[in-house]
Amino acid sequence: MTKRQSSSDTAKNDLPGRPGPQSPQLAEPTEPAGPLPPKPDQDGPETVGPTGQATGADQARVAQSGAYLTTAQGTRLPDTDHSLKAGARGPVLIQDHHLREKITHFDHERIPERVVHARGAAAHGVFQGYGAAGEVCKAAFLGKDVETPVFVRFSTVLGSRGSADTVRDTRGFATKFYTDEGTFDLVGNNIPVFFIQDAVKFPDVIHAGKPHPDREIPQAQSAHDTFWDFVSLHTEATHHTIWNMSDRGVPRSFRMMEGFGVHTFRLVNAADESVLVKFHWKPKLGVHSLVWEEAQMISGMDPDFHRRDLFDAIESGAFPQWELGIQVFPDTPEQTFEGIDLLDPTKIVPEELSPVQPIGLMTLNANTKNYFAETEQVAFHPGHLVPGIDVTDDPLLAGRLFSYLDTQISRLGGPNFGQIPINRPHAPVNDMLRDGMHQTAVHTGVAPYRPNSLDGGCPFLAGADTAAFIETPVKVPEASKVRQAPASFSDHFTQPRLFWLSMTPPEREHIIAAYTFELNKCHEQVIKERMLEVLANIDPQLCEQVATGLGLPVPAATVPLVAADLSPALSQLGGTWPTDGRVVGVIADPASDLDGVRGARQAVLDAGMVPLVIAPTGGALDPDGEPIAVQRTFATARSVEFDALLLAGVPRAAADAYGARDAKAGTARPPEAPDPRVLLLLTEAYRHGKAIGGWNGADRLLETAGIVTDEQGIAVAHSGTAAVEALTTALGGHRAWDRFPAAL
Ligand code: HDD
Repeated sequence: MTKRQSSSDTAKNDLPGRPGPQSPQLAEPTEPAGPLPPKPDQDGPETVGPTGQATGADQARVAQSGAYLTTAQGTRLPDTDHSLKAGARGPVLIQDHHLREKITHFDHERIPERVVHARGAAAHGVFQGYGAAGEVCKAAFLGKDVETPVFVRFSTVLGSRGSADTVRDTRGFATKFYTDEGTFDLVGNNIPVFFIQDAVKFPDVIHAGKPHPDREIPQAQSAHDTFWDFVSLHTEATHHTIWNMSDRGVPRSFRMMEGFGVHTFRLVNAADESVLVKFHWKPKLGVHSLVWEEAQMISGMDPDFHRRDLFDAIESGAFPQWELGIQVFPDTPEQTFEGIDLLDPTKIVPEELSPVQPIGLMTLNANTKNYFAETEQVAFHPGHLVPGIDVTDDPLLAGRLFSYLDTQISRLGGPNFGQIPINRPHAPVNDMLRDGMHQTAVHTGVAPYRPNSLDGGCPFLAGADTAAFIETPVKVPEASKVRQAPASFSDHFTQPRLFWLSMTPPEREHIIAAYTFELNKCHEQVIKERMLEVLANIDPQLCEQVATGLGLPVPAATVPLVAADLSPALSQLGGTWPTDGRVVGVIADPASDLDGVRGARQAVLDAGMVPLVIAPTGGALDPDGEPIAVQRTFATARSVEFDALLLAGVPRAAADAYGARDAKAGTARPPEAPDPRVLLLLTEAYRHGKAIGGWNGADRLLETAGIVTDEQGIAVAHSGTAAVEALTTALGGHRAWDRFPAAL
């Protein structure tokens, strides 16, 4: 009989002074707890079709919800911390099947990241139709008060999965509607136009934007030679590029972005009449952006800024909402509207020419439970359509209809990705797709083919009266096969100019600064010169200012500059919006008016915002009284975390914070000297146009920081609550735009 290793053998083999492998560490619970109740997201929708076959993952494999740890085969395990060895210090034995299973599985935990849009964050929600689209679209989920579950993934385009959130880039805005008639995916962006007009050029624009192939830098940004080389040569990218250089390229939050379907789609009503439409998502919180310096600082301070913002807002009940809207155009053979080619994805139709009509409301109300299972494995595809929504002949869309299905096969490991829980339709699935990698369904029946008699002829084909998706019988014009674009696609400058002219002065300053920043990061002189020639064709003032920043001569325009009508809807400025979920830093010290701090905190909460107390040290203010929890210290807080700051008087550093340094320097810091880190918070927030409020002598500190108290967005009041009120009003306009150009 083999002698089993005793604990005394183990102890004998331990090195002196070190805890042995079996020695108790932190106390863990000793009794197994009962199984957890199944989690809602693991209780996925049923996809059992009329013939009874089930698809989808095994529901029993739920995380941490059983009493005992087991192998993948369900055998209970006594130990998962030690390899099987010949003696405690001896060699590891290859017969250790648990070690091999655990490590092998770990070795394969990662899947290829998305070739574009790798970095993303997502949430669940619900879409409620207004019924307003009934005249133009028969899709059932748009019906009045019909509620449809949705899953939305926001993303950057260029960066890898671990890159920073606040880089200058387009943002993806992809929505999966799990409708009763099948899944509809609206795979859009926060910018309404695209860099290219034909999908065949997608690899080119992405290769140019991604890091240089030799050293794989820079990560997640367009400020490098290959991107500007491509867009300066390829002028159809001019429109998308100016949007990226505008404030749209650095959103304040996913919750504060518009979304666009970009392409023109075709809607069909119950009478089979069709219209052409463009989809828009309008955020209830307004469209707001970071300023560039702030965005860069956040990339270091909190690379997960947007992901955290979305998760925290939903967790706290500040559910973000967007209205879905459509611009509707007649479905004419020309497929143009007011001279604008609706098949050209580099063109918008200004909202002043065709207003956006709201057709439903989306509310994101639940966070993901497992990032990998949901956000990483979700697979969108513009070809996931439902009856009533069809595609057009936009050549960019045509290529996408191929690409999205194709990419999932390498990313998700085979053609059965539709069975992954997050991708499972909520409508019954009854396909004849069989077998393949990662097949999890146990299909029954003997006749997965049509026609058949052996399975009773099932499944049957649907018709128009039984909610079949029927392609619109659009007439294709008689034509020859050519590799060409229509002549209307060659106007590359009218709309970038329209965009530029529709911006307010601070927005224009930001655009000038962005081009200047990015082009100054390029090494090749010829690229900068060529890009200035492109800018000259947008606007002489834009070109001149960027040329000055680059230290280069100003070229002349080579196309006539069209004086387009303005589109004020393109500007982000000038309105007043809700401030839900905005973050207000309340700066205080133990000597501050602490009742005032309590009142201010409560007023911030009552306004639906988030108060974070910033104090000299962690812990609590007034620990022996009515404690006020401290969320940030003078050492950990940076202005970029806050939308606004509130000063409870003149907070000072902890008494000895600078003692050692001052002693070394031979200086004596007067006790009333303001803490330089608080001054930094204030000057940065001021430079970034943020609202700053205060009471109880706060004006003295503001003056020390060089901030004039009667300026726009500075709210000094007689009490904390009054200061919060004034601050909230200022925040409704997002920033104090009078202060720009202060930080570009
Ligand atoms: Fe794309 C992902 C949006 C053009 C090929 N795209 C992807 C995502 C969004 C968009 C939001 C991320 C989806 C997610 O969160 O999983 N793409 C767009 C928009 C475009 C566009 C708005 C133009 C109007 N895309 C485009 C073209 C091609 C692709 C022209 C190829 C010919 N896109 C892809 C892809 C991706 C993708 C390679 C990568 C991961 C994925 O699909 O699932 O297939």
